[in-house]
Amino acid sequence: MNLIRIHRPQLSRRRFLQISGLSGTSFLLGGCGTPLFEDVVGKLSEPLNEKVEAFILNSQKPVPEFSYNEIQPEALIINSFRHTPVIDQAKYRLIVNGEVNNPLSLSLTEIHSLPLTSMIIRHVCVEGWAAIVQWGGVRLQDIVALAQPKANVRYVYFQSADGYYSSWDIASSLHPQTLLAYQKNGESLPVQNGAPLRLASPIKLGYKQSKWITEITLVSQLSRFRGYWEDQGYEWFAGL
Ligand SMILES: Nc1nc2c(c(=O)[nH]1)N[C@H]1C(S)=C(S)[C@@H](COP(=O)(O)O)O[C@H]1N2
Ligand SMILES: [Mo]
Repeated sequence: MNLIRIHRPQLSRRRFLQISGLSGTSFLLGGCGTPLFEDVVGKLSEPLNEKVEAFILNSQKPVPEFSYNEIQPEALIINSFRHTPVIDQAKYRLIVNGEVNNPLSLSLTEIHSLPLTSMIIRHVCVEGWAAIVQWGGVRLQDIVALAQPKANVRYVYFQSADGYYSSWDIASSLHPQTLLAYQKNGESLPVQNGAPLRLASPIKLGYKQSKWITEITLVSQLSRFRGYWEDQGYEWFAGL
């Protein structure tokens, strides 16, 4: 599995706080288990902490993963509704906004400094194909925690650089295997597969796994737009 453990220098927590503009503020989850989030005293009210932590603790059981030799490198078919967008990685920012106390604008350097999770799961497209893939990236729950969601957050919108969009329920978004991935099969995520950042999760169908994500918006209610395919009649929850 050495292939998958891509080494990179880690930013210190202090440095991360500085570049994220988070100095002097606090993270929502004092104890979500990563060094970055450890020992940060929450300044938010206990009920809010408990509510979002309960989502994480109650979120579905981890889905069993596959082993390295089960990866099917040729099976993942590029499936894009439009041309591949051009993204300047140096200028790229992931915007996190909506019903949050701490809106974020994160560079790729900042995102790559967060704890890396690797998983080997099956990607299932509704069009009748599937592929066992390794994805590496940051847990969406870590990004959501940094943004300090308000207690009424129930859904998450994902906007992509190609005009694609989708929305998820908050529980699925906070599942420990729901990642914002930047690696595929041990290498940097190829542009056609959604670089610099895409969703990857074993709990939802392929059309929920947005590629080229630029903006994540936490909301209390869905609008009449729920997703590119969802708005054309495909199931919204699309659970596996
Ligand atoms: N931005 C964006 N994300 C997208 C799509 C798309 O067209 N645009 N297609 C979806 C569908 S239907 C599938 S099956 C997967 C395919 O991912 P891949 O192209 O990396 O195999 O991406 C999903 N995410
Ligand atoms: Mo798909």
